[in-house]
Amino acid sequence: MSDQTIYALASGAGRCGVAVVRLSGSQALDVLCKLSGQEIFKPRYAHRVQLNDPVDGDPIDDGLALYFPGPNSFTGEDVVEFQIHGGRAVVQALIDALGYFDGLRMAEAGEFTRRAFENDKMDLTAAEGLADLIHAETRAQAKQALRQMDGALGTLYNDWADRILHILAHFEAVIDFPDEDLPQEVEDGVRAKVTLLQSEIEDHLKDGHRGELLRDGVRLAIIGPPNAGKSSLLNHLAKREVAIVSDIAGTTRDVIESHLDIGGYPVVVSDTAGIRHSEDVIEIEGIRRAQTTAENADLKVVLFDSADWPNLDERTVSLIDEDSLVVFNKIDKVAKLDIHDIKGRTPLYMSAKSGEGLADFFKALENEVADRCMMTGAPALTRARHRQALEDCVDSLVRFAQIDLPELAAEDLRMATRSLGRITGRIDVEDVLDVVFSDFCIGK
Ligand SMILES: Nc1nc2c(ncn2[C@@H]2O[C@H](COP(=O)(O)OP(=O)(O)OP(=O)(O)O)[C@@H](O)[C@H]2O)c(=O)[nH]1
Ligand SMILES: [Mg+2]
Repeated sequence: MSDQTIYALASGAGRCGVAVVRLSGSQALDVLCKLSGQEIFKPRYAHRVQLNDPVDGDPIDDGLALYFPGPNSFTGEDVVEFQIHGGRAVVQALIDALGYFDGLRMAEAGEFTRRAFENDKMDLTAAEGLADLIHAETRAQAKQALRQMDGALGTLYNDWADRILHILAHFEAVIDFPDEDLPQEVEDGVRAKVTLLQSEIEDHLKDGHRGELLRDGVRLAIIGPPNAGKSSLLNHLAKREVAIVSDIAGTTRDVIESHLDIGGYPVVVSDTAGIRHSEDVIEIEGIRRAQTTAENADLKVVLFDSADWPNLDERTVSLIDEDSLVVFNKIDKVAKLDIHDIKGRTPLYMSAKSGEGLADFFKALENEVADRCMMTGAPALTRARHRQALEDCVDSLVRFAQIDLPELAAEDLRMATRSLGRITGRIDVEDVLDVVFSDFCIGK
């Protein structure tokens, strides 16, 4: 346990009805008694307190205080939470008052959660889940974060690590007693267990990045020839005038990004420059960026002007793939179109002007987004950090399968558990701690 008691505003900064100031460490209760002049605090009960300045005795506020004795607290240490009025001056007065006490200091970003981790209240995946929950902007993101915070990922990875440790025990037995050969059927059983584990981890990795997509947002690119109505479509999706719309071909040049919530899923939409042959250096750069955006997107809307059918721009057609929704806009301008398919994709029809077909398009888009990041029964891995460690783990298991000598094979199993341990923080954690906790705000 750390000997310094830390404090911070745990609720959002700025004027509000109620603010929460949190205190964690061995001096927490003592400070509460000194500020309130009261002696008895029943654990986990809200107590009405009159807080006074420890230097001049001036009143700070009339509020509530809760005392959570360690280890049954968020950090595992003694914790006190003050609920006070949320005016800036009140909060500042309490923060200043706490600063008067020797041994107390302001918490750093993520320090409360870091202490919770260090006191075994949560593993690293749970801490990351908590950070994600604080940052979640859509319902599905919050659900995934909550599940991770509850330990779904940590349990999965710890179970895998335990299974490897179990297998390792067999090998260490052979190494310790080299005269006694491991019976063939035991060795075969061990190898089969490793193969099974390896395929489970590989299946978990082959999840189409759904957890990461849900955490980071699905990247959607709107591409197509100039004047097709790309910016008009972005404005419909964003429900505001994000991009300039005009009948001048080549209006949009930069990539314009907008963060949206589509059916509860986070989507980062990019409107792009119309793709065509150009001599204008700025437009050429815009088109290059449009193509890069298309290549990096998880999903594309490839938009055409219905009047261009059947003479579609080849450069745009070449960007259509299985992650594309092909859409014909401006159907108000033409007689009914009935195109069977374009590069295997069945087109949708709409008019950004009259609104016809927009609802069907939104529905199709929502389905595509949901398909890519919908939560399944199994917990999904949410970060590149997890993916890297799991890939390292699989590499070690593959090497294990290729080696006959028990001493060397055992080392590969040890490396495999270490890779899993890096994710949850069980082993070799120091170097990843800073990365994980730097994501937090102060007061958490
Ligand atoms: N008739 C009709 N006009 C439309 C429709 N959608 C957009 N427009 C018009 O088409 C013109 C081009 O629209 P934009 O949204 O700027 O097209 P864009 O694809 O972003 O064009 P660039 O930025 O130049 O690549 C504007 O005058 C729009 O008002 C539609 O469904 N029907
Ligand atoms: Mg545009």
